[in-house]
Amino acid sequence: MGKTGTFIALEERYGAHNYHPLDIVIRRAEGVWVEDVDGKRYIDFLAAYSAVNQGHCHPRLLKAFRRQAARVTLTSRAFRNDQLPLLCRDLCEMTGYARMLPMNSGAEAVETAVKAARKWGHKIKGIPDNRAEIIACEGNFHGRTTTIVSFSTDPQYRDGFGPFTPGFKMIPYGDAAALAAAITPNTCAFLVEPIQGEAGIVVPPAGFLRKAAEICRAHNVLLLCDEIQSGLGRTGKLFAYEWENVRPDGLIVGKALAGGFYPVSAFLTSDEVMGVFRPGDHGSTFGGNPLGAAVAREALAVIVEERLVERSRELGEWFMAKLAAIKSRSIVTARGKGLWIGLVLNRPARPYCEALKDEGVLCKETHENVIRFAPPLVITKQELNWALRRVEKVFRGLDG
Ligand code: IF1
Repeated sequence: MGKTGTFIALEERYGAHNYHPLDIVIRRAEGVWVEDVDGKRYIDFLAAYSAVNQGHCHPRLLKAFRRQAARVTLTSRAFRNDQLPLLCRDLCEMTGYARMLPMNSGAEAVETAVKAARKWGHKIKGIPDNRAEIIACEGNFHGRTTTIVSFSTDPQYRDGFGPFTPGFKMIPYGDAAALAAAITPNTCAFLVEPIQGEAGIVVPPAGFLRKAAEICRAHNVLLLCDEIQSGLGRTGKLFAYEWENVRPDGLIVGKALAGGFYPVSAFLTSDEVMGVFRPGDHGSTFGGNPLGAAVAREALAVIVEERLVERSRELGEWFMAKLAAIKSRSIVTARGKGLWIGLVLNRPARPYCEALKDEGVLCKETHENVIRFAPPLVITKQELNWALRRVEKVFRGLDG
């Protein structure tokens, strides 16, 4: 196994066993390609769960990162820095939201949305103190903090981690009638992924988000969209909610916001909702730091200037058609939007991911039976074709 085995043994010996990664140890990467410690090259069809939509080590991001790292990296929010204001402006202008609050991980941005919605519910909507309820969907993935796993429906994410945070109600994903029925005078928000990622790239019935937005509006409930994974071009729109022509009251972004160089996330919303935060209410040592802000601005510029949203839509449609044309008795269906595709099998997907890795294509199964394809959005048609030939080969081999 060469050097690969040595690194794996070290991590197994000293690391926590909270993951079951494929046996590949990456030492460098560029664009859609990664190289392991034994010098073997692979095409990356996971893109760090969409955090590297701009491709690995994008030269423009590297330049912005280096430039800012040599100037100032961290000020804390006790002082101001000259990068955060520019990111606030760029992100708000690009998305059309009035205000943004920067955090680091996706889970922190979700927590920010939860806190904002609750406080808005109590202070503006007039819900009695400590009674605010948030509705979320079965099969969701919003992160792994104790509050967020409190409304997970995956038993593993909760097992042993209670007691949980109260105040969350669940409805089946895609069921607008259930949303309407679950709303009470104490409901402050509905939190939803426009397309569920971890659940297996589940696209809800057409019109669901549109109806959900109408129901929320009618009941003075905030619609909060978690676009941490679906946003910033992945589905062939800048944000997946655009497929349904809605405008959420709150938007949660992360991952590709800094193109994989740095954890940068944000919660975006109106003056009214953001107005509930007073100095000291919420924050983070690293949130809004100048290094993250500088690289995030450049990451947004790359999405626009390299037409990554359009590429995702065009190439995604083409790739989806090619996958749908594969004749295999193990494939049930291909689903998704843009370059975010789940290939649903009638058997475990892990052996296929392992075989694909051996062929030089890196992807990861989700929920046992789904192979997910989510390459960096800078991928070319030739590179997609290269991967497609290997996907076909693996299905021919394993189906046999
Ligand atoms: C891991 C999944 C993907 C997310 C949405 C919030 C977060 C995520 C919609 C939290 C994070 C990640 C986390 C990563 C695996 C991954 C994942 F399978 F677990 F669900 F992408 F599909 N909202 N998703 O997808 O963001 O705090 O991690 O920055 O290893 O847990 P985070």
